[in-house]
Amino acid sequence: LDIMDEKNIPIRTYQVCNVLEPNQNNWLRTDWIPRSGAQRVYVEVKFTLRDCNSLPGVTGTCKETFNLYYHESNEVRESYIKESSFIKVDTVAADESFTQVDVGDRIMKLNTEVRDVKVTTRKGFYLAFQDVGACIALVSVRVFYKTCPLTIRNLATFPDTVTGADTSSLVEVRGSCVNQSEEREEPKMYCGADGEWLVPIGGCFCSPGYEEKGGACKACSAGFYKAKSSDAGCFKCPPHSHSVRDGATVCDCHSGFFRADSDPPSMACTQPPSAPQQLISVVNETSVVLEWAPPRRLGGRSDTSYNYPRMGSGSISSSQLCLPCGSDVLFSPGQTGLKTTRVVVSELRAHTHYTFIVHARNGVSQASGAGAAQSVSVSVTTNQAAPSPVSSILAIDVTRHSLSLSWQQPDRPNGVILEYEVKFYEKDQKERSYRIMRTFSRSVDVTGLNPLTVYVFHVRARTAAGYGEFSAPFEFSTNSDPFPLIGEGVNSAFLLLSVSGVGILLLISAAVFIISRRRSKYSKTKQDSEEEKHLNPGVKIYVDPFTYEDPDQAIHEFAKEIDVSSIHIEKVIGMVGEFGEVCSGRLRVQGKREIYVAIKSLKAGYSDKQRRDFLSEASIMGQFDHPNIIRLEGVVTRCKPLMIITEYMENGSLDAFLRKHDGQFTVIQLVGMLRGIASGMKYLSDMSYVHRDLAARNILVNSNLVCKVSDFGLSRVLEDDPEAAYTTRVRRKIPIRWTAPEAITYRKFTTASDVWSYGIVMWEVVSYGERPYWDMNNQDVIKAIEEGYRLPAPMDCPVVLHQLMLDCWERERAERPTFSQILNMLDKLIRNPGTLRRTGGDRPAGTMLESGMGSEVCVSVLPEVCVPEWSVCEWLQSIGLERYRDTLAAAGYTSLDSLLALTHQ
Ligand code: ACK
Repeated sequence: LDIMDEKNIPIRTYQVCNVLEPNQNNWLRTDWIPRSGAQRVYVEVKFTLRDCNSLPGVTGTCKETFNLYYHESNEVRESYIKESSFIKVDTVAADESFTQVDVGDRIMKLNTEVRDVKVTTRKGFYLAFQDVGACIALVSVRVFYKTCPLTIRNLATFPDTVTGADTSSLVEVRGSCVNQSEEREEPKMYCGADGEWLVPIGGCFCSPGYEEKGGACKACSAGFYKAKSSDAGCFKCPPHSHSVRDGATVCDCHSGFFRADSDPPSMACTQPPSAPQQLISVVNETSVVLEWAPPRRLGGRSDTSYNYPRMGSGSISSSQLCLPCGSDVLFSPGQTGLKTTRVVVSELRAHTHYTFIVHARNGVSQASGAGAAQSVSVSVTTNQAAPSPVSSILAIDVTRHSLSLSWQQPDRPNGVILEYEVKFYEKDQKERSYRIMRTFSRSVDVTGLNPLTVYVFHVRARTAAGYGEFSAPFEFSTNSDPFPLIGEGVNSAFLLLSVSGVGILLLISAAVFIISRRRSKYSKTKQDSEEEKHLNPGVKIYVDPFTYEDPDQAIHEFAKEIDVSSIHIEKVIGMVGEFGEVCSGRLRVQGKREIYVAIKSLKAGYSDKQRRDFLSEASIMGQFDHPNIIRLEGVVTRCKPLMIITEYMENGSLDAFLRKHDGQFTVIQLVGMLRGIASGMKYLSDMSYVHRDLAARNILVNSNLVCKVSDFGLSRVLEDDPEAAYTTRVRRKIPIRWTAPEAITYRKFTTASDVWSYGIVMWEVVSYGERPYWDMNNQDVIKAIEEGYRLPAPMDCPVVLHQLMLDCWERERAERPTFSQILNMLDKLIRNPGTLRRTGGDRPAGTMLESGMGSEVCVSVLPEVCVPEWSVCEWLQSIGLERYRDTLAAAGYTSLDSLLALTHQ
């Protein structure tokens, strides 16, 4: 029927209106509808329905609903489908029905109803409408299914997707990355039944060289780059790099600039370093210290490191090609990849020429292929060196009284071994007495040993360069087997000889025992020491407290025990290493006036050894009695803390005192101080005491400017074996700047080495506490001294004083003055102050003469008192430089007038 819709447009409809007849069953069926992949289809039905009430006489037969059916089928044209084949979707009622009035007014009330049904089993389906007696017009039927539309989310494309079969079902969809992007995490979304995308997961990032713009990936433009797939944008090229084409993943370095493999693309392009600068080498025997400054250009990097590929070694005498150094050469802290600018190369061969190349590298050195331009080299020749210690000793043929020792040549002989020295002693005796044997071979028979006794052996080798260090101790015991001769039957004459030999030996032993008892008694009891004094009137010898088995015996022999109640501590004035504090205070001993004292105390928790060391200082000091040696008042040993009480020195230590009063004393005052120190040292040397640590810091000054020698902690009577003195006090190192070369190199500490130190103290005093050799390092000091350098005269230093210093620093210790001579000299100077008036500063320009050894010596400061008739020789003598007489004479300087014309050249 043609009717009008709401907008009065004629439309074609299906109608039925059999409301007057009962039992209606009218069907209308659609054509086959293809499913097209849909799983749930929606049927939208538009219809009009007549209100039964508005129709008269239809009660009971008129209906206001119709039924909707479907039937799934693969057949496109099914000619006949049984009613029972259809499945009911729903009974559809009108929301609105119309009446006669409406019809009259030509008003159509159109109903729209939508029903959905799951269609999953066949390719398509049929729909059917059943009328059971309504007055109805079917205006339209629309069949559709829903999809989630194609979309891009997180740079992944999701296709148009048909929704699921059930109203609650979600279809999981995997997205695919858009062009020029890479999966960050599998992109996924769910398509809901309503055609809505839900729950996006994962996504993609733009590939290197691309950045996201409007949901797509666009190439980076020139001058920009992107190295990684990420959600970041493109970056500007870092310094010294560029990109010319779009889509750069990394920027290319400008020419001459490089990037290391490990450098990130975000890093600027860099350059290799220039060569290290100022490479200097200091040779110390068979070691070389190499030091240099970092390269001037680091190439914009901070990873500069140094390699020390040494060129190699060659014998000095031959011009043979350099060989690479052996693997036994040690580099400290290492040989390659080092960050430091200092390396110590040791275990080199003695007296050998080496070339060292220091190579500066950084991360781009390899990339740039740079080589020689980054290296600097130095050639050195190692010194002669003593042989290394023998590393093992074997004992064979051990009997009751003898054994044979053999050993291997030292690993590093450093020359031709001229002889070996074997030192041995009974283990119990320590090194109080020992024997020395020398041999050219690598074995020796040691005889005359005691049976069943443990002996300690050390062996050292000697070359032209001197003795090497002794080996570590090796202990062997003689055995207890009976003397084989007796067992084998000896003739009676031999037996007699043997017996009488034993008798003589016994006699000698007894004599030695008595003598040694007498000597040791000197050091053991006061009475006996008095006796000793009587035996040797006028000579008092210092006794090493370490020779006492019981240290308390030594301390009470030489120091007075003070009752702690008579000490009144006032304040702490200093700290002394592990020994603890130094305090000032007062001491009142009965029957004497109260005096100011310094109190050195040993803090609690000390070991036996520390106690012994601490009290040894008092045992040493207690033996001295001299106005220029710090006076011991006594000790407190019976209660803790242990204390050493000495006289109080108001101005503290000399070095600090001079620094505080820089330039404030007259030369005579300074010489007066030096005289006091020399006098104290003469007293000590007369007592055969070697101080070993004479320095201004160990001189104390009282309120009258009287200087007194102190600090007897390190001081020990010289022992033949320097090792012993050193190993007992390892914690104290040798004070290099103050110590004579022979004491440094082979621990030869003597009064003459104290004289050397005294020369340094003179220099310290005249320079008002300046540090000897300033900030040179110890190795350089040793090397400089070895090469003949000596400290120059301090400012305003009288020439005579500097000459005295130079005399104290004579390489040959026998040529140094004695303390007695020094004292005489200073006394003379004090008596004739005019001689002190001439200083190095007075010299006219160009009057320095280089000595053969490179030290500076003043030669042209003519004494004011010099009379014209003086000869060059006399004048040289007067200033202690007569050794230059021949040199000057050979050069034609025979008169003082000619000397005045001497130029620097
Ligand atoms: O330079 P000073 O004041 O003098 O600092 C040190 C500190 O103790 C550690 O040794 C001072 N000192 C040591 N012995 C005495 C003493 N007998 N009289 C005065 N000060 C002393 C030294």
